[in-house]
Amino acid sequence: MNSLPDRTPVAVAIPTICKQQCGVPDPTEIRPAWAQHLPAGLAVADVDLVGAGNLTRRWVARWETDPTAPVVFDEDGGWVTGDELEARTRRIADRLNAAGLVAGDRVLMSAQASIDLVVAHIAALRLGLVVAPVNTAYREREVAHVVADAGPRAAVVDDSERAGWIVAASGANPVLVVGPEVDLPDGPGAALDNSALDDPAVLLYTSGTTGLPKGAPLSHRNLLASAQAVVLAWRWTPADRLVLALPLFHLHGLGVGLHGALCAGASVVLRPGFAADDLFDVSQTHQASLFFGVPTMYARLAQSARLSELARLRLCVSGSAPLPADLHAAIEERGGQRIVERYGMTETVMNVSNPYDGDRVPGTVGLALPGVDLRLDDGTDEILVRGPNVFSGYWRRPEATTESFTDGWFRTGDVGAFDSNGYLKIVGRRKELIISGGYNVYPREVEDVLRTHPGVGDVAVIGVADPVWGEAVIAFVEGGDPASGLEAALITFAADQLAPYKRPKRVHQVDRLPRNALGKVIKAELHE
Ligand code: MLC
Ligand code: AMP
Repeated sequence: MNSLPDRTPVAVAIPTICKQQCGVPDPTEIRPAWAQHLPAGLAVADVDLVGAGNLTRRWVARWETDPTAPVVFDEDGGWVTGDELEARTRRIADRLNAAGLVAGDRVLMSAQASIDLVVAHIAALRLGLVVAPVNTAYREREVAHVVADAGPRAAVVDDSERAGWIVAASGANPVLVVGPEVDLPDGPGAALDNSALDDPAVLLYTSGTTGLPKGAPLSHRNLLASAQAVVLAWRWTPADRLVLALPLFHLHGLGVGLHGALCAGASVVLRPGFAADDLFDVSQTHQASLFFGVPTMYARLAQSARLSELARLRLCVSGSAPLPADLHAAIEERGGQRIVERYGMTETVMNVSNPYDGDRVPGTVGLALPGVDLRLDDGTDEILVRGPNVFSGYWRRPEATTESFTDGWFRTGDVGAFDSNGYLKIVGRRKELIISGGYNVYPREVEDVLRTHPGVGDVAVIGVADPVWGEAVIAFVEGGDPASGLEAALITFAADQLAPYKRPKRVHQVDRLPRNALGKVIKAELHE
């Protein structure tokens, strides 16, 4: 590991190295574990992750520093500079304001990554609106739930069928639906960039045991602190250029990729999706330096004859799902990249990362990021997190919020262990969750849908190890005649109601599901 720079001890309220990470705690130690992420010469006391005041002030300040620097690229719009982005986001914010939207109103956004979408996102945040991103693969049932729960005043959508679903779901509270270009009448100058640090900025939907996704509001503080933490830890500079092939409706692409680049004053090449050849091509054309991906993307890169071209990048980061150690090794051997693996979560943004300068250890997610306090729960070893990155509770779900916190620590539902160097490993999950290609699938939600099919007596959904997806969604169905073609019928049935990544890759018909004395299905036996 890299040696720590000397620095004067500071008596500020920062998280100390915790017992679980380092064995015996040193009572005189006041340097936080995350100090190991800081560049040489930067003192802990000098780290102020949220000093900008809110997200958009940070971004606008970056554009003002270098107004003609390119910031965002897409194939249709070419490069957009900082001063252009300032003017375009101001104009769209004025339009939204003139349409009657006020700070705190939710705006649903569901569109493929593009400059227009980025402009709409920033404009909404500048006006103090709360962006609720929605996966473009969602079906009507999934979209309707978010509309009913978030109560958006407006929606930015790039698909007429999805627009129709939003209108239908909004009922008596009509939603103003516009395309990503937000083609509304211009308005007078609105007050911008005034959000307080604890005002909500983004409302992301995530699930749990209930089967129905819950809204996780992330404040300017949460998002700014986390973006600034990764900017520091991964040594981003304005010279960096990120190839962003992740969708902008989840935290990885939005909160880490886009927000991180804007905070760093770096630039972003937006891609509509991921393909290995496309990454190699645009990395070369645009002289990119950064790539962030989920393990499935790295598995696809490892299959490519062009893998050695990855070496031209300064840094590759993996997250959202476990990166197998053999894939880490393959990318290093043939791609010349020792991937930095990190660990985050919708409710907590980014928590932990392997260090940029120190050892990047395969099979671990590394050390707490700047500002983050981390420990394992006594007894269960559940990973608990605290810090400016952690949200303060679910949207209109006080009970779920209470259950998720213990004495101010957020319970991640992931089970961890520290290695002898204090690096965190994720060794299991307490929550019922399948991660397929970096997308979360909640078995309960899939079961609830499949159970409504008339041919199904009961159903249990599990995730099984899969070389491409990490985990694949598999359903076991009780009832029905094996010769009845139920498997095909169920997959068609699911296609109507569930986004493609949630649909079972296989359906097994069984006479009886294994159950305990209380009648509860024993899923562990299905794995055998
Ligand atoms: C696509 N398919 C999937 C799938 N993605 N099936 C299971 N799991 C997935 N993740 C389906 C398609 O619908 C299609 O189905 C078939 O698989 C082949 O599709 P494809 O064209 O090969 O897939 P592609 O569109 O290229 O998508 C693969 C992918 C994508 C890896 C690029 O899944 C992706 O962008 N994943 C990243 C998700 C992400 O951003 N996660 C971050 C969450 S935030 P059919 O039936 O049509 O053949 C988070 C916090 C944190 O977790 O820490 O970051
Ligand atoms: P989400 O709720 O979509 O934000 O997904 C968060 C979950 O993804 C975490 O609780 C972890 O279970 C998982 N996750 C994220 N990053 C990693 C990683 N590097 N290794 C293992 N699991 C991860």
